[in-house]
Amino acid sequence: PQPVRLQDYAPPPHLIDSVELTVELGDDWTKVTAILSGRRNPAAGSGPAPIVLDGQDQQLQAVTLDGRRLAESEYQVGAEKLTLPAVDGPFELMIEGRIRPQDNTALEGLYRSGGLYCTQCEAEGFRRITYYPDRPDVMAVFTVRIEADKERFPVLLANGNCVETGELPFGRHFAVWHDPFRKPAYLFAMVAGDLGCVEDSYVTRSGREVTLRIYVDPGNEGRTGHAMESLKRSMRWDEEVYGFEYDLDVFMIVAVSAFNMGAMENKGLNIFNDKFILADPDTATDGDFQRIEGIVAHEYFHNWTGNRITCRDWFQLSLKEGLTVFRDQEFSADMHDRGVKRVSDVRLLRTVQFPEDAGPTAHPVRPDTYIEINNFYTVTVYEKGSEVVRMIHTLLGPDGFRKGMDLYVERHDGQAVTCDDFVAAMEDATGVDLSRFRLWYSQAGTPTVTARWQHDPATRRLDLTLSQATPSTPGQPTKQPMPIPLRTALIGRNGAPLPLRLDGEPDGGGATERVLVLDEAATTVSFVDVPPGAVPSLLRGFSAPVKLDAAWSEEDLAFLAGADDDPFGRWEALQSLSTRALLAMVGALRAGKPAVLDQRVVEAFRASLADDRLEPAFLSELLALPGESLLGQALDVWHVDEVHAARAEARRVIGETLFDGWSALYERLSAAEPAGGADLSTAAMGRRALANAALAYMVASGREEGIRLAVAQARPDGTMTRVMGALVALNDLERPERDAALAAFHDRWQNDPLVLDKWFALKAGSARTDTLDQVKGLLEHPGFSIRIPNRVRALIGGFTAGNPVRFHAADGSGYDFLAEQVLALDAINPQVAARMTQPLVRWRKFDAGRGKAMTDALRRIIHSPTLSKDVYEIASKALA
Ligand code: DPP
Ligand code: ZN
Repeated sequence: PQPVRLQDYAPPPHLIDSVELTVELGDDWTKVTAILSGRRNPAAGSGPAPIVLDGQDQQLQAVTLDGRRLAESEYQVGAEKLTLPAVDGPFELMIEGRIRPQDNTALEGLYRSGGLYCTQCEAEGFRRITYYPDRPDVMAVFTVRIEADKERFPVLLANGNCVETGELPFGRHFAVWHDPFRKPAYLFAMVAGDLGCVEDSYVTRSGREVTLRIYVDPGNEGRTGHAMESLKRSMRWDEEVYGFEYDLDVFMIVAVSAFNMGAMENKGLNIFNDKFILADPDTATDGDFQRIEGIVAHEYFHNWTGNRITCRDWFQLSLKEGLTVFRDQEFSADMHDRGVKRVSDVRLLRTVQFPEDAGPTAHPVRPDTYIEINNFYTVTVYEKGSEVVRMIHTLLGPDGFRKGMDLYVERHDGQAVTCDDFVAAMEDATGVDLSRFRLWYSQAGTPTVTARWQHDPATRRLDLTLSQATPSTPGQPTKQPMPIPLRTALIGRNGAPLPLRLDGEPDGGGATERVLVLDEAATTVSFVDVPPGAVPSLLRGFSAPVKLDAAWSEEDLAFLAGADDDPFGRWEALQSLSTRALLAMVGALRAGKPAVLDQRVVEAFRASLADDRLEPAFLSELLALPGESLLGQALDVWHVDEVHAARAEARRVIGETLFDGWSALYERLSAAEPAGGADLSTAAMGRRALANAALAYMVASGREEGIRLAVAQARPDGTMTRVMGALVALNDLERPERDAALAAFHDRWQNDPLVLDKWFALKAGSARTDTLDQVKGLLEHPGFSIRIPNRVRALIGGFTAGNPVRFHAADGSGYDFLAEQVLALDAINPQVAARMTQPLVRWRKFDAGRGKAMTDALRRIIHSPTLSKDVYEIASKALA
């Protein structure tokens, strides 16, 4: 397969002004007729140019150009292109074709799953519906007529407003939808099925009433309330923070069970993976509730950042995704606890994006080449992209950033633009020069910032020396220094942040925090009037997506863990202290010695437990040890068994030593909320998170009392947050109580697919040695289907991505299993198959034996004669 390159970008030779689409849904064939009104693009030269359209899995039946039906000799049908005669002026083109959505298991374009037809057109799915210039810089006004059997498909939806409905012969009916906003084909959507609908409304700040509708499988209407409330909160927030109002009379969300992504922001008709819509306290955890709120917001926010202003080409994906993730993160921070939100976002970035940025599939936030664009919906484009936008926010300040957003919209509303256009608007609105900052879009790899300092008690100066280095990544052997904003404070011995004054400043203005911008390879900053014993608090709020190597002693970290006024800094200090201790334990195990947890970690945990000024949600984050994959990354070679054993031992010691503290906390929190689950306030969710953390430590201690409490809490009549908390705590135990609790959960929920996914993931995620056998057996479970991505992600992904110690079994059995599953899946759904290949790509991080077994598995995959380009791209890069 040939790569596509950013440098080859050329504007489209023809533009399309309007599309009239007729889709006749039928059991054998679906007939699609597209009438395109187009013209030559003045920006792409003049004179006649052939019309070239994209298409895939089409059965073309007729082409009519300006009223004349073309003979077959007048056009060429290639594997993925239709080439028509050269055209100079305006034209009207009619394409008639047939497709089979019922055979479309890739879930791209129009597909049928069960009794529902729906679409997923981003990135390049529209070409599976009809021949079309399927690229985001072609924006047209769409009118869509859908025809279907009325009894089986009573609900017919598409983007925009419904302008006509009516009956047809043979029990069929139709609906016509018109979307007045020009849009690229990737934002097209349609749905046909038998769906229940929940309706609400929202009055915009200028007084327009918008109808809100959520469509679900009949019977699930009662589980949409949270999504609806989240939508209304998102609409309000976007008005208040950015002045963005909704622009159509109706906003619809459809929840579907077979969906490759989380959700899709189609104009006026969002389509969601049902997992991110349906929730009630009996079936969804607090984490699910929060994810639903965040994703509903994300897709809604795309209406301005993505739909009204879209991407010129797919290399600019982060223009809309990084920005929209930043917006949804800020929304959630405003709705709940900012510190907790930041910690969980950073954890995700470090756990998934940092490894990507350090491995064979590393790419810049704005990639410059791809084979299959679906492989670039990555944590780098999304999460690192959001961090890049966040740095601009930090550099410009909230007001400057808002000015930049206003200018961005003023200049580009209705256009398809680039990341550079976004940065230029930020610059022009504020006068801040971001020319070097643009490197963040083009350079891959995570920079390491090194911080060393020295305090001179005589002069009361603290010299802070900062330097940066970014490792090479595929295709980018050398890197330039980038501007790195570092929010910095100095914490005095009494625990209070000190007023800061830089050398040469007459007066620091009393501020206790500075944004230092490290924009060279190295620099030294001097603070004056610094009393002895002050400890720097660096990279506060995680102000840049970098690795920080700072010269903190264990004592400094223990101090910051109790005293830093920045919540992220406080959490980070305890994480760093714990990481050092855990890595020392791994080292001991490697040397054949017993692993002993540094007592300072236990004491820091004890002090945090006793600090009743902390919000429960934050405390639960503070008391979570770094995960196995973070520890693995911190090592040159990820010794999976020793990492797992060290972490389990640390949890046991913390559970045992502080047992009385955990127990008192658990009792207090449970007494505060005996029924536990219906109160969805931030505070109540925080209390439940902390109670579950306490319970897990009690179980980890090995004491019977912990297990007894967890077994009681796991009873399946409880609310899902509590039940899942207990099951997670019990899940690794080789005890009959664990099996009984999981069996009871299964019996209670086996007919509820989304809850059954939780059970699949628990089974697949257990550290017990029989887990792989269990997973293989569950492939035959009646509730499992390889055609439904959520099932695949829960069971197969739950093992390969969620269970490092068993997936990386030294005998290679996990790798063989994954290779088999990837090949089976690739024939059905290449996009999901490519995702599932990911756990194999970082084989260099493991010892020689595992590395060889992983590359053997990759070779087995790549030698498949029918491999998709999706999986080919991942596997070939991994092996390069
Ligand atoms: N639906 C995906 C998202 O919102 C892709 N646009 O991020
Ligand atoms: Zn998005």
